[in-house]
Formats: sequence, C-alpha cells, structure tokens
Amino acid sequence: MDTIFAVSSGAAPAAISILRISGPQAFAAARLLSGTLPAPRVAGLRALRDPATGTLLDRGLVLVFPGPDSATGEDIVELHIHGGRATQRALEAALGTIAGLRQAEPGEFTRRALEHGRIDLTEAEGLGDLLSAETEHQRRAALRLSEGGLRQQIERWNDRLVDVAASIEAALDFSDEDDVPEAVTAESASVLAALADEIGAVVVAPSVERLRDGVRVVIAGPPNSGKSTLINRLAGRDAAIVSPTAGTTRDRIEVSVMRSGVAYLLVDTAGLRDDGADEIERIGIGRAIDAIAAGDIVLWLDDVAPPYPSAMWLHARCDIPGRASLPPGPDLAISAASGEGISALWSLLEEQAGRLWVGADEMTINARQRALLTSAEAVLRDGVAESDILLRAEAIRSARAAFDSVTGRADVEAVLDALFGRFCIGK
Ligand SMILES: Nc1nc2c(ncn2[C@@H]2O[C@H](COP(=O)(O)OP(=O)(O)O)[C@@H](O)[C@H]2O)c(=O)[nH]1
Ligand SMILES: [Mg+2]
Repeated sequence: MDTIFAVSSGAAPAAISILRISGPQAFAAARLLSGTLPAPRVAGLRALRDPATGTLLDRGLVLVFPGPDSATGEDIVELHIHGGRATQRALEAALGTIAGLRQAEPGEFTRRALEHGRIDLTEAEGLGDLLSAETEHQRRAALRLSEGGLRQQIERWNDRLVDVAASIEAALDFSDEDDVPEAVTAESASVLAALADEIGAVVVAPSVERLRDGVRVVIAGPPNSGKSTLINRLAGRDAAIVSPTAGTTRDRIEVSVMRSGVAYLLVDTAGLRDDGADEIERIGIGRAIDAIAAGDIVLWLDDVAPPYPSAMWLHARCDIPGRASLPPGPDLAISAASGEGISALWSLLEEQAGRLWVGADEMTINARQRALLTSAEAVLRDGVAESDILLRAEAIRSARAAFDSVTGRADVEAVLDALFGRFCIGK
C-alpha cells in the first residue's frame, strides 16, 4: 500500500499548515526530512531538510501517531509547518521525491480509516457532512453522525436480532421444525415487532438532505397578493420581479437564506388562479402546487382562508389604509413594503423550523440510510407476520444484511467513490 501525504489544513497563506503523511513508509519518510522523530504523540521541534540536498526547507513541529491506534489505522506523521504557499510546495515536492510516497486523493485519509475499521460508513458520511456544514443545525447533526450515533444504534438493534436468531436456532436444534415451543415463537415475534417500530421511528427522522438544503418555505396565494414582494423582503434582495400585473411570476423562484443558525430555502410561486392564465402561467401554477406539496412551511397570502389547513395565513399589505388591523382568521399582519410584521414572521418561521429539526439527541439520516432502514423495517414486519419459524429466521438475516449495508460492512464499494469524491484532499 502506498504512503500518502497532503496538506490537511486550510488554504494558504495561513499561520500554520499541517502536512499529513499516512502509510507504512510514513515514519521513514519523515526521518529523511527531520533526522530523528519525537516520541509518539509528543510534539518535537525539528529542522526539516530536503533529503537529497540537505537544504533547510522549514522548521516546524513533528508529531507521530503509530498505527493501528491512529486516525487512519496506519502510521501517521503530522508536520506543522509555516503556512505559506512556497513552504507547502517545497515540503510537498521533497516528500514527492521519496519512493513509495504520493499525493493523497480527495478523502483518502478518511477512506483508509474506513478500510481499517477505525470508523464505519455512517461516521464517514457524517464527517463529509461536517466538512460542508454551514449552519449550527447542520454541524450538530453531522457531528452526531460522525461520532457514531447511527452506528451505535444499529449495533444495538443488531445485537437484539442476534439474540432472537440464537434462540430460534437453539429451539430448532432441540425440536422439530413444526414443534418449536410457543414461547420462542411469541417472544421472537414481539422482539421483531418492537424493533420494526424503533426503526420506523428513525426512518421518519429529518433528512440530512433537507437539513443541508434548508427548510423549504413556500410563499403561495392568488396573483397580486404580494408574494414576490415578500420573498424579496425576506431574502433582503430583489430575487423576484414585482409588478401590479397579475401573472407576473410564472416560474418557481428559490432563494437560500441563513438565519439564526438555520438554513431556509424560500420559494416564490406563481399565483394560483383558475381562469385567465395562459399556457405558460398554467405550467407555473402546476409547479406552485407541487412546491406547496413539498414545502415544510407554507405561507399563504390572501384575504380568503388558505385551502391548505397547515399553511400559515398572512394578512398582507397592512400598510395600506384600511388594512392596518388584523381581521379575524389570519395568523399575522405583515407589510413587505413597510417591513411591519416581518420580524414577527421570522420568529414564527424560526419556531416552526425548530419544531421540524429539533432535538439535541434526534438523529438525522440520509436518503441511502433511509432506503436501507425502510427495507429492514419491512422485512422485520414480514417476519412478525410469518408463522413459519424458518422464514422468520430468514427475515432476521435480511434485516441484518440491510444493517451491514448501512454501516458499510457489506456492499461498500459502490458508495465509497461517490462519498469520498465530496471530500477535500488532505481529509
Ligand atoms: N402597499 C403595498 N403594496 C404591496 C405590498 N406587497 C406588494 N405590493 C404591491 O402589490 C403588487 C403585487 O405584488 P407582487 O409581489 O408582484 O405580488 P404577487 O403577484 O403575489 O407576486 C405590486 O404592485 C406591489 O408593489 C405591500 O406590502 N404593501
Ligand atoms: Mg409574483
């Protein structure tokens, strides 16, 4: 196996750069530059010299982490050097001349950690999310995953399945297939049903993708109700065209906004109306209806109650004389023109978004994990319904296979390239 190296810290120039070397040659390569190595996990200041010419390249801290108890499971050396571009380049060039060493590919350090069993696939996915996290919610969810939140949950489920499988095996060893004690049959059914319920509860957890893309806030209502003006106000810029002509907004307009640690995706839509719309506007209305269905929060601007019971009903244009007071029905009076009610609207959005994501201990899962857990839940429910004990044992095997796919113990290759392609070099 090659020994790999890369700058693992942020873009130069910076005060300090960290060059990481991982693999069987890591210690020998570092010795060529630094002469001697410090004791494991103790920083030592060393002159770093070009191995061929002896020229001083930089002076920095050297740290060594012997495998297998290291981040990658291999011998690792960290060189903490000055963070200038030329310094980085000089050290990378020196390392590149050493036989058996090469530049790491994106995510290759993490990939090795996975291959050496230091982390599982869910933790690697969590790390990927952590690197791209921009909001506090994303950071928390990603950290939970990267710290093994899902892996531990799956291990606990798996242990219970192993117990049930063992009791079925034992019963089969001592009895005829048709003659398995009623207690084993009933006990295994109740454990599988309980597990299916628990998995079902995780399957409906917030999705990582939604967390990454933002809470979808869809602004809807009839034409000319002030939807585009409102999205511009919430976005703080002119994202949508505003005009007194009904049917101006024909397509969906999406704007990302960060606020108080939460990402929102604001969606402006074509006004809903039954008549008077040309073909293009009708397509826009179709898209508006799809957007409303996919929205986490729907803001409805109209003087008539929303046809969507969960929508937040807004009394718009409250700056206009005669519209200043909130009539019975709507949740809030706002004016996108004067800004009145906008901060109250944000508070309501934050409250609803908080309810969507909540929970310091709540898990988020991605689409891949959800698909596998959904199939595990389904086979366990089939297993409960199955009276043939052998087929029930088979359902347990299938569920465990799905768990293994989630954690990357099985069928891992297919997902790895996609996952690590998202990483940066040096991670
Ligand atoms: N006075 C006032 N006029 C508004 C307000 N919001 C929108 N309008 C006007 O109402 C018309 C329609 O607005 P627009 O945002 O395009 O509505 P949409 O068709 O629902 O997107 C435009 O002439 C806007 O200037 C508001 O809060 N106050
Ligand atoms: Mg509009």
